[in-house]
Amino acid sequence: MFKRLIQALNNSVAPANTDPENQIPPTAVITQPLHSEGHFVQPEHATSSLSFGSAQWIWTSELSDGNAPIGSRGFRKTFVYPEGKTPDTLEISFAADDRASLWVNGDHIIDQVGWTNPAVHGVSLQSRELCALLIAFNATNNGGPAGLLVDAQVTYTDGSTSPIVSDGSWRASVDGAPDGFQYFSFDDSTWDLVKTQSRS
Ligand SMILES: [Ca+2]
Repeated sequence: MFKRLIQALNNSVAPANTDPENQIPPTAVITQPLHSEGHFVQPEHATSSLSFGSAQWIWTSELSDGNAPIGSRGFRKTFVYPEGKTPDTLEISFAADDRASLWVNGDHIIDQVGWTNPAVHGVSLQSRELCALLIAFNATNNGGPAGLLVDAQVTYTDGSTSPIVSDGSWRASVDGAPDGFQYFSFDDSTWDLVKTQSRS
């Protein structure tokens, strides 16, 4: 199992920079260690409402004593919008041990290495008439411990929101990241549910 510290973070963050020429990406308010081995990393930038507070570190069933094979794995989460709700935007932030690429509804959003100061990425959900949201990661472990931690929030046109976090409902491939896995057309029904990792 991974050894993790449970540390509360004093929300002592700098105020948002309001100069548009000096805008920096907002950073999540971290409420748990952003390192799958338990180290604590404090964000340095302006913050959003994402906290990772209820997110769980996830990886494939290959985890053994907290370690996983070297290599890339596909992760998918399909979220069906509540009936009558029209999605407007997605905010998403993640930490990866050791790196991960993110796609939303098949669109590549960002490649990120590590777990330090994760930025919050804003994605418009207005352009397509979809009844569901697909979040997909190609996450790579360089050795030793492995993990993916995700916090996201959908905002609807009426101002209401839905949280989405990494948890046991996500699916992962244990055979690399297959071609096209990041698209709706891919069938992940044969993938196993992920293994969640305790924080202590
Ligand atoms: Ca690792």
